[in-house]
Amino acid sequence: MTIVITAFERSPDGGKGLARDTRVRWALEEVGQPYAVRLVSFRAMKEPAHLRLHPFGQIPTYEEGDLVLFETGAIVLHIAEHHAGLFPDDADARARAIAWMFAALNSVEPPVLDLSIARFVENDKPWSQQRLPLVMDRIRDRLRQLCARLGDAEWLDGAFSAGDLMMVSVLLRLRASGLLDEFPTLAAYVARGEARPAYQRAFAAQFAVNAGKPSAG
Ligand code: GTB
Repeated sequence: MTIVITAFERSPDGGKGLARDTRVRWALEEVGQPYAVRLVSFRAMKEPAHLRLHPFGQIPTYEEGDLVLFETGAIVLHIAEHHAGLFPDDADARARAIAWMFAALNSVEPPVLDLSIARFVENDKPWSQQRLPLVMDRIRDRLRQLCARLGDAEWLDGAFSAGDLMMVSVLLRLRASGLLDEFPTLAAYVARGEARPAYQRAFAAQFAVNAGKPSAG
């Protein structure tokens, strides 16, 4: 059964791989599942046909036969549960990998998203320059904690898992801010994720769609 995902017709990042379809592409590449991509415009995302797949009118979505999923975390979890390569066999280790997925999405990504909002949405507000250092410090707190836990390990809990896929994907969003460089251990962790052949294939696929296209804004 062909897996079909949706992605931006023109990603606002111009091919940097930061939109969330890259996470799904990466997961599918890790487990060796072929997939097709339906590209959607910002306008099409808000139309009934797409809203039937995604109640919030966003990408990515995932279709496999009668199954339709939205939310990147749920999609990657589904892929990891149904194909070998992203979860360990041991039940406890698997539960910990899922905990790291949630940690990436619920404990690390919110302050990271806050930074994007502060820099790109609230930057014309009179208080934005005062707020920015607070937002940056909240991210630093999380990175310090994550760094302490990772220590000199290669991955968060034993072998590479969906937890690492999600954590690396979240941390990648920080690269342009320079914050990642303040934590060489995490910068090296992210580089290890990016060096994986599956990530390289996922990145190249989204780049082929977006490179050279003017940003959709
Ligand atoms: N919680 C959902 C999930 O995890 O799947 C969030 C999905 C989401 O935010 N989708 C975004 C979207 O469809 C694209 S990924 N936005 C259009 C809309 O809401 O109308 C977020 C994203 C967008 C752009 C960049 N970038 O340019 O760097 C990075 C991330």
